[in-house]
Amino acid sequence: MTEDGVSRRELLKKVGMGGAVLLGGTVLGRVTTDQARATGGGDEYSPGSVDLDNTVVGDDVLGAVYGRGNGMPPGLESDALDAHTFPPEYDNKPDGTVRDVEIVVEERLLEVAGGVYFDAWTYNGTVPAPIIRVTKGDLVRIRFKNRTGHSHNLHFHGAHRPEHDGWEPIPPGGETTYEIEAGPVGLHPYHCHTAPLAEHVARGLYGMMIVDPPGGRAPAQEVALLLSGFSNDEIGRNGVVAWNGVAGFYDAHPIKVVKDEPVRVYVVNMLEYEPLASFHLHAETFDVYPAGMGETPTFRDDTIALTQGQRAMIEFTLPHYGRYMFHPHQHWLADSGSMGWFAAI
Ligand SMILES: [Cu+2]
Repeated sequence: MTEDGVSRRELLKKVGMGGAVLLGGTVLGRVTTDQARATGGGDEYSPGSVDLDNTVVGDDVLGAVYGRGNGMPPGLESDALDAHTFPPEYDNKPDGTVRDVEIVVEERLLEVAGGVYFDAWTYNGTVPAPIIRVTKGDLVRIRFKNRTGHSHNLHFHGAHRPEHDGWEPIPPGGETTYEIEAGPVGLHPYHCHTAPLAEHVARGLYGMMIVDPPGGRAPAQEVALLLSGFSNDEIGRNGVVAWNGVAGFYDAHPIKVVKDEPVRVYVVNMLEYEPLASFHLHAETFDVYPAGMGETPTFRDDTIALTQGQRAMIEFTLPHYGRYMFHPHQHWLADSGSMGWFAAI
């Protein structure tokens, strides 16, 4: 919570929706560069601080438009991915809380890039699946229902009893319950583990679970970014690559964070059919907690490599108003839809 009682998530939501809020005496909102300079003062004009709200940076004719290999489906508002971009808040429940989660496998036709539709297999209708947030020691009880014509299941990373590891196929129409004692503290993907594995993951059956330490982490503006790809005969293998399931979304709608305030990003790589992906932040460096584990960062960098299923929690502060680009440093992946921006406001 901030001093005036506005949680950071609420703050970000308000910023994203264009509302004005007070933080430390500074008026923030859907700011333009001029407003940002006027409210903060001191930052020189720079190309990176142009168009904090809006979409295209560069010029089509000159070929300087980033992330346009696959554009966002037209008309998606800036809050369309909020449920995936901003994790649920830490909720300070008592030790050993039982967390009941329902996961239903459903088939959906999703528009993953402008005009590109994908026959997805989903947990609860979205790709990626909902973010699960729990505290170490909680009992996570997942009621799993397979409402498709194929077998599926649900396997968590992290530590748990092997009989709840989720590799046994649940047939069409079947149901089961998984019970996972949440741990270790960290960031753990979950995904389908039915053969053929690559197809079941590549079709969209994955999500992330955040396991907090009891008492929670230090306050920060929290963001979740899950990288994945979409493949079919029309678009080819990983013809679309996206953060949080929609190509070009964060290129069109920069993720707004407050300048000089700590930012924590949960980064997960679920990109099938590529041996390696990465996360690269421009113009700033970050602390890295591999798999979100450990009480102190393991190293500091501006690029981290992540193989399939690998993830990291990173923390940084953006000290200047403006746009900070992020993307996988495999540039064909960036060009396929995974270019994005943070806008420090
Ligand atoms: Cu499956």
